Amino acid sequence: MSSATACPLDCYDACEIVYEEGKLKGLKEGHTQGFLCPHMNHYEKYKTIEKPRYRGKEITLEEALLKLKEMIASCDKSEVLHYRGSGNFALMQEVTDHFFASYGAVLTEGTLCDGAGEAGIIEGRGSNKNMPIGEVAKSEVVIFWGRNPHTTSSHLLPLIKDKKIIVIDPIRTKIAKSADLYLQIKPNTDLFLAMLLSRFLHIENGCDEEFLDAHATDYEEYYELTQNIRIKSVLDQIGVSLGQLGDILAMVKDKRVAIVCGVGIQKYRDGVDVMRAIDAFAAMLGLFGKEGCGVSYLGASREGIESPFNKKAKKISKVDTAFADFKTVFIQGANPLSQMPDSQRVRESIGKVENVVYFGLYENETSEVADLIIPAKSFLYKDDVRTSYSHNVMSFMPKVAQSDIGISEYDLASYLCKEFGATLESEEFYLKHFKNFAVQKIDGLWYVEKREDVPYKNGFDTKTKEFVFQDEFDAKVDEEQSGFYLITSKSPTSLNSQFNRDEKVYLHSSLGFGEGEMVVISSESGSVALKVKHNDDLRDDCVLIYSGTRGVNNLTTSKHALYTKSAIFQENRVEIKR
Ligand SMILES: Nc1nc2c(c(=O)[nH]1)N[C@H]1C(S)=C(S)[C@@H](COP(=O)(O)OP(=O)(O)OC[C@H]3O[C@@H](n4cnc5c(=O)[nH]c(N)nc54)[C@H](O)[C@@H]3O)O[C@H]1N2
Ligand SMILES: Nc1nc2c(c(=O)[nH]1)N[C@H]1C(S)=C(S)[C@@H](COP(=O)(O)OP(=O)(O)OC[C@H]3O[C@@H](n4cnc5c(=O)[nH]c(N)nc54)[C@H](O)[C@@H]3O)O[C@H]1N2
Ligand code: SF4
Ligand SMILES: [Mo]
Repeated sequence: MSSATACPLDCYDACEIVYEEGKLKGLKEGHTQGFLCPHMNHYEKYKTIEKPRYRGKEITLEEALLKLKEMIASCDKSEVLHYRGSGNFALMQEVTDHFFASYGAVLTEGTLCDGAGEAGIIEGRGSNKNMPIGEVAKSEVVIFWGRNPHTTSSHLLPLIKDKKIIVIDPIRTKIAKSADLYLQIKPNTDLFLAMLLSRFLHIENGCDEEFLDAHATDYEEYYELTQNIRIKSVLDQIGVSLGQLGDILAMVKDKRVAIVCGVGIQKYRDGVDVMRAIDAFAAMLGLFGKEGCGVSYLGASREGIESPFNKKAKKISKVDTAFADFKTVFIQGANPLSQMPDSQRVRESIGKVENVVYFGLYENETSEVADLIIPAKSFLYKDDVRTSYSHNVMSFMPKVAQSDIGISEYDLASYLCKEFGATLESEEFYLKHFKNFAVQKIDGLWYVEKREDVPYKNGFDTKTKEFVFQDEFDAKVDEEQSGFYLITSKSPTSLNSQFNRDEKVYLHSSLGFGEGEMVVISSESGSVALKVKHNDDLRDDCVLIYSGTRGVNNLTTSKHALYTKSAIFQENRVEIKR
């Protein structure tokens, strides 16, 4: 007997899974192409929490739910915070938002992930409609700009085999090594590169004027803005030559081009402007509304689906969350003590909370400090539905096996709604509600009906229907900060803090630190001691510590990106000491 489900993880690919006698396999048909990644290939080997605990003592699930009810009832509604992360990306995770919002508790807003880039896209286009990976398959040239597909989106790789590849990344990643053109750019200088590309494209008469006259008429003003950049000094500083600029333009002019961006470009204070400038270059090339062209970033995974849940609540930022203002904090599908920026601040603030509840699958820094631990059911043992931020498929995730461990999000929300007198529909009602937004296509898969494979065919979603270019920017390459750039990209062996977490700091061998030597990396926020591993794929002004490494966020700031509530994990510079 085999049953179909889908991977629940926060990942571009959103693979479809065939579950056969305890084994997980990738569906042959469609975007999954018959393979999964290491996380799912070894999913069963990661030990989950089996029993609920209260202050270190094992209790039954009934006792745990009663305790949770008491904790919620023990304080004012406004002193209850629901903090939800993205450990499971399926849609029923939000059912708990429904309870907490209906009850009158506080929820969070903003993001630790892609928010700055998304805000930049919305500024220019009026919405964030993504180029799905199926369209990238039709491109002639693919630019990987701050995206590491071998680690974070491996199902894109078979689709780009015959294409010209350009990579822009401070780390010589695997895709950079086989690229036709690779720019080892200095971190956080992509804004200048993107604006210079637009400028030289205009000088070389390479702009798509027909497109611009129809959909982005302010392009001459934008060209003028790009003229504020001092070419030679900026190129020297960002580590790119005039020849490389010319090479990129020669490769992309009059071609079907996909610009595949990741979160790497926008983990900075000016992340909104960076993404907007890359989008502007795409507009200058006329890449919108055409097959095989566009910008593929993290789209809105909920696009085209109306939420059936009540989410009307007071919301506070999930980046610099003042946990200490609350008496009961319910943490679901998240490991804030590792994954939020400025871990020391988070630890101190959560330390002042009377009742910390952790509702998750794995032991981690957050379960270590929680008063009440409630094990969740893994995706195999509950019903759900998911969508992706990189393609338009809706995957159904019915329960494929039975387990007595833990509780599902629906059952937990159902218990709380009943106890506190909030209304909730049946689980089937919500699952059906989601499915109603999808239609089946000839490949047998279901797709979110309202999502387009080629968005912006009839113009943009801004008020004027035109692309809105930025009209000002900070013309200086930031030279005020000293120290090494901190890169905290995604690890091949973990999904943020789930699974096999890395424990090292990666440095260029020319810096003189020995392999295996313990060093202390520090920033204005804090420090972490880690063993050195040499990596000459890095620039010598960069320090690489993967997301999910214990202590990496001791180094990061809880400030927001400009104009939006998004975290900026690579803003702080760091020092290295023996
Ligand atoms: N294996 C694995 N897969 C994952 C995850 C995981 O933890 N592990 N996490 C998932 C999640 S939550 C997300 S959001 C996605 C993110 O997936 P990606 O978007 O691929 O994210 P990152 O690895 O953070 O960054 C991508 C690249 O940006 C580069 N970069 C860093 N700074 C800069 C810069 O200033 N300029 C430029 N041009 N490049 C820069 C990094 O060197 C890196 O190679 O991956 C998802 N998939
Ligand atoms: N330095 C640095 N920090 C980063 C990043 C970075 O690149 N660098 N990346 C940021 C990004 S992009 C993201 S998205 C965040 C991610 O940060 P988080 O959202 O905190 O994600 P995870 O670390 O994956 O932890 C999720 C937890 O969810 C729980 N979980 C898994 N499945 C389920 C389930 O079905 N139900 C319940 N209730 N719980 C479940 C697991 O126990 C796991 O510990 O991290 C951010 N932090
Ligand atoms: S590639 Fe992504 S979606 Fe596919 S199995 Fe791995 S984590 Fe899940
Ligand atoms: Mo993310």
